[in-house]
Amino acid sequence: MIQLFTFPAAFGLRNVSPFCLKVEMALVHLGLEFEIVEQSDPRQSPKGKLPYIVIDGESIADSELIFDELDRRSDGGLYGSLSPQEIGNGFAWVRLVDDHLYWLMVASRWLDDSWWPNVKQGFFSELPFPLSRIVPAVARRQVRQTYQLHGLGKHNLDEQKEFTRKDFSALNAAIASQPYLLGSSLSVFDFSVASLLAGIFDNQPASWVTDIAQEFPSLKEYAERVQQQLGVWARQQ
Ligand SMILES: N[C@@H](CCC(=O)N[C@@H](CS)C(=O)NCC(=O)O)C(=O)O
Repeated sequence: MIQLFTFPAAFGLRNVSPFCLKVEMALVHLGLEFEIVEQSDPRQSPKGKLPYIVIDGESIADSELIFDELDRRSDGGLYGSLSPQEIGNGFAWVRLVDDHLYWLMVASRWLDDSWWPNVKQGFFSELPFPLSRIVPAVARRQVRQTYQLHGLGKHNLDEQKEFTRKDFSALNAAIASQPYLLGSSLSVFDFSVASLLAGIFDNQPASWVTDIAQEFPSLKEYAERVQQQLGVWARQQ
């Protein structure tokens, strides 16, 4: 039995991490049996981040490396039917959501003073005093530093909002005339895009990234379509 290590539910989401959710989608898509194991502290993961899976006694961390392994074990169940051009296009979208839009979403949760109390409640409420005071502050400082080093944190909020709007506009154009990212069929790349969009649309309460996402109702429909097709939802049902 495969074990998938994810964060506990938070913000109205049963799977709060887009990276964990996309792996869950892939496991369901491939019809593999698995169990979800909740882990609140990502430092216990082999690479200090979630998700990771344990499969046949082997730990594999990072959603992309997990997909590679699942694809190998399923004789191309994730990438096998795609052309090199489709794979190239798909990875360009994955990089946009994982390495750019994801960080804007993180900032809208962690670095917005009005949203920060939800992060404290959602991720750190189980900690005893004085850890309940220290750990959230340290974690928030690390997120702020990482956001600065990424480069997005050097821009003012209006500029960050414009970057966010451009990412959504690009995704919106990609799915304007077709149901899925690569055309008429669901592909592994939809798991990455839809899992981030689902968390953005359904996190409670709305963040400033959610507010911008609402300008693109087709993206909401797309995220619903992918989740419906798989029967895997970000939000608590
Ligand atoms: N490249 C990794 C990214 C995973 C990732 O960033 N996970 C976040 C949660 S969404 C995490 O564990 N963050 C905790 C930390 O960085 O301390 C993947 O694709 O799995």
